[in-house]
Amino acid sequence: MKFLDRFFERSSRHVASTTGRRHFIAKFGSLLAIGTAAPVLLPIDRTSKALAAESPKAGDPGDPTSCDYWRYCSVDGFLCSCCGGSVTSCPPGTEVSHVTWVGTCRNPADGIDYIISYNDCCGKHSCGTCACTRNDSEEPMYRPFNNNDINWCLGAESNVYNCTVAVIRGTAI
Ligand code: ABN
Repeated sequence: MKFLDRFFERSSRHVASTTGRRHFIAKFGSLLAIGTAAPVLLPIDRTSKALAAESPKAGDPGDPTSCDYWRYCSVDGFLCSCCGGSVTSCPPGTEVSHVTWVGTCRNPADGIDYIISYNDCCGKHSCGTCACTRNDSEEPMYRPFNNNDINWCLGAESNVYNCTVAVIRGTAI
């Protein structure tokens, strides 16, 4: 009988200590502590930061409202610098697409190849001025991953395309 008493007492204590309110609070507390200490590894979209950090440098050669400007070597769209924005910023009332076409263009001032992303600005009807189609190293539409004739606003809140910016993302090597 004593054996049974001890057995049931132990199992009841075990159940109480592993399923009770205190146990839940203890577990929740440790998860919370781990969660705040661990580095955040979620994917983060840094497009806005890149856009804010990048502005045309003094001595950046050429005219950003001209299709001949060096950063536009692989662009296909209306230049935001003619549409109320700039080479790196969308016109007021539009939002930048986070999915983009990326090209590599050589800056004639320093001879360095830069990675340029051509983000579309979305949310207002097509700008219609300064159409620019250069398409260095572009391939036909049947190779969609190497073709830039794509409305990147399809991945944004509004699918309506307005114009395209050209943002330096880094050097090619
Ligand atoms: N990426 C510029 C663009 C927008 C709409 C259609 C074709 C190309």
